[in-house]
Amino acid sequence: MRSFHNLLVTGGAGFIGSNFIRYVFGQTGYDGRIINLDALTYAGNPASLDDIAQAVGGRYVFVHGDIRDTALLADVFERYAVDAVCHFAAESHVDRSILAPDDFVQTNVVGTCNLLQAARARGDKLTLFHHISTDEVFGSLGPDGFFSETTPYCPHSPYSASKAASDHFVRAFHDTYGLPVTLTNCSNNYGPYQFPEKLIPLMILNALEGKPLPVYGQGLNVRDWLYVEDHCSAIWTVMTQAAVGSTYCIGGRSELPNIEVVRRICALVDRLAPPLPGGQARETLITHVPDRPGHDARYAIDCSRLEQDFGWKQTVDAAAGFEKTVRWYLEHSAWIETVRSGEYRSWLERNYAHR
Ligand code: NAD
Ligand code: TDX
Repeated sequence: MRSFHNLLVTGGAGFIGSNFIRYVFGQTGYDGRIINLDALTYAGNPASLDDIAQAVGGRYVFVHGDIRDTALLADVFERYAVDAVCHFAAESHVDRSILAPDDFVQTNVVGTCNLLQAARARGDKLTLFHHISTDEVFGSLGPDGFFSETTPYCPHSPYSASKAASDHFVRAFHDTYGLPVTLTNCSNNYGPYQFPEKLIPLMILNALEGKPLPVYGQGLNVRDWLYVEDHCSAIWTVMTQAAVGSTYCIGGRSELPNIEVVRRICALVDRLAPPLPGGQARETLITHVPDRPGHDARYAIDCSRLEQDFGWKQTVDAAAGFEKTVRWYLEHSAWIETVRSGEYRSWLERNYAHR
């Protein structure tokens, strides 16, 4: 088992990063320190980890900083004697990448290169650089087949192109400089603390509030859904056990067309939340809107390498995970208000009148 003592997590105030920090402190027996470096864009909320910060004291450090800032990165790596990195920080929303691709190049590509350089400067004091990537780098599947570790890259959106570029840089730093890297490509995550611009939390909140539920096109695009905590356990497994230079695909074996996801969310909100006026079924709020340009038809992951090499298994299937997630959003109105109070609302108003 690989071990480390000063783990730098980038983007730890975002959705998956905050769940990962919670998971590592709560469920792995890790006894070192985590340094969470996050620029706090619209998607970052450090309060998501307030309880963890209290529980672990000095073993959790938050640094408000940007991976585009090379001087800051050099300082953080030395000051905190960083010996491992788990790199989540990114611009993560496909729709935003279509409207403003530059931010995606700057953070996802240039920022990742900066981080690789800072990690490399630690020499043999660095045990591991783990890079978090996505299944979107592989492009789009037809009705059959799965993405796996050997699928060639074929990104279509500015988001997936920027993630693909960052993956190539990570592998190049391994092949060229011997940086000890591992990578994971994961399918769509859902669960607590996800920013409500992504499909599932957006539909939960709009359904709760009786607003239209914007489904792109016919809603027949298929995604492979994974509960976020299962993603975190897979990342930890790879970070502690996988060979340097290796890549693993992570997925939920839970393929669903978007329209089916939205219908299931509607049924759960009808069951768990107060009824709409007149008892209107939430499904009647579904509104088909113009399709996302370049919308990938289907993603599905074959994660058998991860299962076979390490015995990893997901623990929460879509039925249980969707219900846990709806319940979480119903019980966390203060968190929702905080993340919706700032730039998000005005950005949506400018760009997506239909919401
Ligand atoms: P998110 O948007 O919720 O969080 C991103 C975090 O990164 C935020 O806290 C933000 O403040 C921070 N950040 C952004 N730019 C930064 C910068 N320049 N410097 C420092 N911090 C910065 O994203 P997420 O959904 O948690 O995704 C995390 C990672 O996982 C991303 O790399 C994403 O590509 C990848 N991923 C996400 C999914 C998914 O379904 N959400 C699936 C596979 C892979
Ligand atoms: O309002 C919506 N209506 C709709 O029909 C939104 C926000 C989405 N959709 C569709 C588009 C997709 O087919 O739902 C599907 C999921 O959309 P998103 O939640 O935006 O996720 P996706 O584009 O699949 O990308 C996500 O998974 C892979 C994350 O945002 C990425 O960061 C990750 O890499």
